[in-house]
Amino acid sequence: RRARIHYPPLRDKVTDAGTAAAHIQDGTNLFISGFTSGYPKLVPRELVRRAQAGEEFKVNLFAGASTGESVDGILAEAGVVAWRRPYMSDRTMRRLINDNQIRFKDDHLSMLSGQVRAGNWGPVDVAIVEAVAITEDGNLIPTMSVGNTPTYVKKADKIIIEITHEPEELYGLHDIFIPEDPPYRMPIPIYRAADRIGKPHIDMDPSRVVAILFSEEEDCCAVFTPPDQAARRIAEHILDFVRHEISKKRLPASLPWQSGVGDVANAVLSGFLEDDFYHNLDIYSEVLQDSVLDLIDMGTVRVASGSAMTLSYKGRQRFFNELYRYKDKIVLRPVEISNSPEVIRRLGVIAINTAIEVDIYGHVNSTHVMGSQLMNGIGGSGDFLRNGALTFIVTPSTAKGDRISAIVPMVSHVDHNEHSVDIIVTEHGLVDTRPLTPRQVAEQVITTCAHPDYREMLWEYYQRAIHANGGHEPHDLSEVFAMHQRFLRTGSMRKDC
Ligand code: 0RQ
Repeated sequence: RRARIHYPPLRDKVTDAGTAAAHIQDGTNLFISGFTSGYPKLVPRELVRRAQAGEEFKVNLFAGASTGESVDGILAEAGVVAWRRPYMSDRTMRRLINDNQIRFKDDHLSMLSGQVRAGNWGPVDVAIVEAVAITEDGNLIPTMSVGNTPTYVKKADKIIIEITHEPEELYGLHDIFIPEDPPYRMPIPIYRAADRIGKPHIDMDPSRVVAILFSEEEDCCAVFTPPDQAARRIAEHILDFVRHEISKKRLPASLPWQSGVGDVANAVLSGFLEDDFYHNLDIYSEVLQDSVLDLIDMGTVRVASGSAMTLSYKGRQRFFNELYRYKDKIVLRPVEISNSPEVIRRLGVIAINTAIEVDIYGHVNSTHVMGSQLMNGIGGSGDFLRNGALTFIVTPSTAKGDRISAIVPMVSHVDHNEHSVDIIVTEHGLVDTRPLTPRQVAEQVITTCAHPDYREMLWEYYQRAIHANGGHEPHDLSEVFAMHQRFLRTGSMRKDC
């Protein structure tokens, strides 16, 4: 594996996890690679070992986005995380954040790298980066994600590298470009989803590398289950609607697509496979999953751009075996480029993102259950919803065995507002809010998107709000959260419980 270090002076830095982790002490600002995949594994495990041996320390942990059980999960469980930013999705870490034992602040993913370069997150004491190789010039070839790694490497005082056994032929998959910072920044020159504007490696100052480890570990592979009935219905509504808009010439057929992660995203992408209307598509998204490989193989997708690939075990084998074929069609970029508001606007992305709840006027909560409990974070949903050419917000109409309505009078936490949301979709139907007044939106969302069991309750609320207060977006503040309060009191939003 030493042959993966093509810059000979760095070969002396090969060491063991204990020596590498000694650079991390109480209060270290620790910036790691990783964006659903491509995160370091050995040093986090060593930190857990130290904590279990009785050492008392806490680090401030910054990643690209979620890193899963093998980093966020074990570090949270070991009690060594003081701060965590940004998006995470691990159950243990979520519990500790909601218990106020880990400090967490949510950010738009496109903004982070710039904030770190500006110094707003404090000094970058140590960066730990997973890579497949170090080039002859001492630069880094990342693995399956890019995220914020180029900026973390640029700003770090000390760099620790975990070299994996994933194929070195990943070289050429990545397009690394760090945009200028304010003031007077120049445009990011992406004009088509496939454009490559940067370098195939991450620039690195080799003199800051303090340790190199060889890793046999793999990312926890994603497990994909077939989309359920609600997700399939939501996907059908979206694909029918876009087909209709294209056939009426209100939407160019060539706009690129972004789709979040999860059931509905998979259902939409599977829907493309079964629908010969859609072909030669571009994807300009954040995370690319197995379905993208299928769509490339079918010729439905021409090119897919993202910041990371999250594949199942089978998907990884398939991708690595046929890298030569996929490398021409897939580009991985820093998240400040994959999610750049400027580029998303220019390309005219069709964006689909999932909500926890949506209110009758189209305001969206993507992050907090019952207003208080953090779920995961805003991720890239704000980057795409605020800037896409056509934006969908989707959710099953109910949660927790129909005890919660995802359509509510007023969202209990606001991530996206009515001005960013074009189309609201549940399994029951779709409302295009663009030509409607807020009152028309409310009427259609209640009668089309809400679950039938909750329509009367929502309609009665809306009528009472009109009669009590009237106005452009009528609300009755004395009972606007009655459904949420009933759930907190009885375990259900239904009146009969
Ligand atoms: O709870 O895990 O205990 O079963 O939320 O919900 O239905 O499994 O759906 O996995 O797609 O997650 C919004 C959280 C949806 C996610 C959210 C509970 C539900 C379940 C998960 P359990 P589902 P998903 C950018 C994309 C924000 C970031 C983003 C998310 C759990 O999509 O984090 O958009 N989005 N990134 O029971 C109480 C409700 C609920 C509820 C769902 N109303 N009340 N609990 N749940 N609705 C990617 C790009 O590419 C840009």
